[in-house]
Amino acid sequence: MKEVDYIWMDGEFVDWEDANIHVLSHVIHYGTGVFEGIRAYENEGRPAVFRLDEHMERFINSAEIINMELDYSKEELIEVIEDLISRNGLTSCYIRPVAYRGYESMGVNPLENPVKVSIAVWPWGEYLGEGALEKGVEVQTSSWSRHHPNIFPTKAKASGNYLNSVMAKMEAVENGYVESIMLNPQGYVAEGTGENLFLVRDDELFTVHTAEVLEGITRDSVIKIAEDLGYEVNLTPITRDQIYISDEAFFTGTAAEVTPIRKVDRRKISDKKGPITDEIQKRYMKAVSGELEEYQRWLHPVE
Ligand code: PPE
Repeated sequence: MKEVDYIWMDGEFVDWEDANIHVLSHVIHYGTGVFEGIRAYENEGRPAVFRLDEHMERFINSAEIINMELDYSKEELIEVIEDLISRNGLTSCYIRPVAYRGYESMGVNPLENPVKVSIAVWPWGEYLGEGALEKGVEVQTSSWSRHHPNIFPTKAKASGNYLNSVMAKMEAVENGYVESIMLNPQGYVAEGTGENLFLVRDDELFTVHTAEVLEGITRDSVIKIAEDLGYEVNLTPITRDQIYISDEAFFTGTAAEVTPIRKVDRRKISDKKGPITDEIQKRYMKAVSGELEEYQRWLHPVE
């Protein structure tokens, strides 16, 4: 990964290489942390963070779900992010806030362990591989099911939850695919390991309800963009074979942006980026870059 100068840790800006924690921190053993993934894009030479307020709201909600009270308000953390981007001299970057249970006592009970907060920023290119945004990716349906909402809190972007994503991602990569699509415990489509999923069929869009998947902020942005373009967006359960017969399919996520899916389980969806995927992807990239007046409200400029 691309290193920058500073990382913010519990109130201080520390050098990248000194941003360490104790090996007996609770989060390392039990996954008791929450995180966010945010992107800042260059807007006329200066950085602007995309939907920062919504991401930080979700961060605080994630912490609340796993019973962690942060020592910092949303506003304070937003100021830190602005400061961190400036200090590191970045115009576009990925932003990773993380809150976790630190070092104090051992054992499953986290309540005695301090809640720590850190924020890192770094330049991050195409998440699903170079060229993925143009040529699309080949994916598989995972043999691992996505979370049952009474086993893991699906609305918390919690570190521990991601072991499920890690298993599905490794399976895909080891099988020669870029990503996995996971089904829920009932066998319906849920999401990618780090993305939400959309299908296009007969010029309409389809995506699942948020009940058991992460409430993706890119998903929400894409729904608005698609509706503004005049497309109908259907929120509905989706089966695996509905993906096979869709005209187009794509992933959405902060890291993945709008990534076309070319093949699923070796079945061809489209030769390359589909036309509607292309239209939505272009408008999304324009929105994040501040080129469209109507989506300026989603941008948080960094002075
Ligand atoms: N589902 C999952 C499981 C998920 O992790 C993400 C984001 C999304 C959907 C899309 O959410 P949003 O970014 O709000 O549109 N995944 C983040 C982490 C990726 C990683 O490898 O780490 C991200 O995209 O930043």
